[in-house]
Amino acid sequence: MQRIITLHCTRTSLSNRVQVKLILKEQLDRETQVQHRMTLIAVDGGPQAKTGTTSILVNVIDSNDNKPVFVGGPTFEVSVVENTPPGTVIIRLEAHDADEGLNGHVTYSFAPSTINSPAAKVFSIRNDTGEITVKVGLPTRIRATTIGTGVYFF
Ligand SMILES: [Ca+2]
Ligand SMILES: [Ca+2]
Repeated sequence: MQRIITLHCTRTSLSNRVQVKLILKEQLDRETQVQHRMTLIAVDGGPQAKTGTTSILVNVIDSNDNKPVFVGGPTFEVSVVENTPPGTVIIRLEAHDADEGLNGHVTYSFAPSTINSPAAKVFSIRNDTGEITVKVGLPTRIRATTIGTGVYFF
């Protein structure tokens, strides 16, 4: 097991008690390991030393440190025949995010530059599935690419 967490013991001068601290040696990554289990042993100093044990379980709570990554991206090219009927799905994009819960929940939309372009009048995107469909008849062949979580048309 990697030594991400180390044990640090200090003896207090007044009470002569030993304080135990667990110290992180490096950043934790929930996507690498969700839990860290440790067993701590205390040993007395008498003859025929006796020991006591306790278990420590460290749960690593997720932070939003990963971004969505498109499967097969970052660039896609789709050729569509002109006069393709409205409602036809031309591509289904899929992106994964390694984080947990809302931090890893992915929705899809056109980037601002695409919303203001002629392509947004021709295509629509489902924000839950990433499907891009034809809204109106197609004038020409159009190329699509994805950058980050946005879809851009040229
Ligand atoms: Ca994320
Ligand atoms: Ca995370």
